[in-house]
Amino acid sequence: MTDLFARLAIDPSRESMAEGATLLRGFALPREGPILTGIRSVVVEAPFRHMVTPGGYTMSVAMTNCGNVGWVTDRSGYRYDRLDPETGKPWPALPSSFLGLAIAAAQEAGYPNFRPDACLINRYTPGARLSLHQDKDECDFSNPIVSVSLGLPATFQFGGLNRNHAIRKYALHHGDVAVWGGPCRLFYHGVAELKDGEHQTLGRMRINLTFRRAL
Ligand code: MD6
Ligand code: FE
Repeated sequence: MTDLFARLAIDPSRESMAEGATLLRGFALPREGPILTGIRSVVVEAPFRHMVTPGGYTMSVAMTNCGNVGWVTDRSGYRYDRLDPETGKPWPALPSSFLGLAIAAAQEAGYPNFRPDACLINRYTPGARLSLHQDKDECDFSNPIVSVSLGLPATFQFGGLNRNHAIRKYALHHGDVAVWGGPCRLFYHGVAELKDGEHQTLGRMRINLTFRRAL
């Protein structure tokens, strides 16, 4: 029973969200230590900051990046940039633990050729939310996105190709990894307001890593 078909049918840690989107429950847990070390090393070089949307709103989610390019927003728009606008320096490199996790998760979900060049790190404190959006600033939508949830649980909102499509909700817990591509690569999605709580290792926060092939 080792073929993909059999695992799709029986593995309770694997959930299909849509064709092309798979939730791998707890997939990051065996790599938790090196991943947390990687986050700390990135944040020393490129601290979390609250970016401003093109419409002039300050985001409730604090962000930073690592990789060849980082996702940024300011009054002039959304884009990927080689330099951190706060420090003027290149973003820190992807830690090897990040790269290993992203490639393994993509492979597990049926995307064996995924090689990310960017990782956006999102930090939510209670009350923070991410409104419904599409990820469409990348060059090639044939690559999936790998999204890792750490810390406090969050409600992920998953819609469709249209903003007014019905929303399905998924609870994302510490260690869960969503791999998302193919026909749903451009689906609208968001994160509901983070509920207060205390996570055993991360305290009062949720951290999300989203790996992309941006260039
Ligand atoms: C978050 N995630 O979970 C925000 N985008 O904090 C995203 O916006 C996202 O999880 C594309 C694919 C997967 C994601
Ligand atoms: Fe997104």
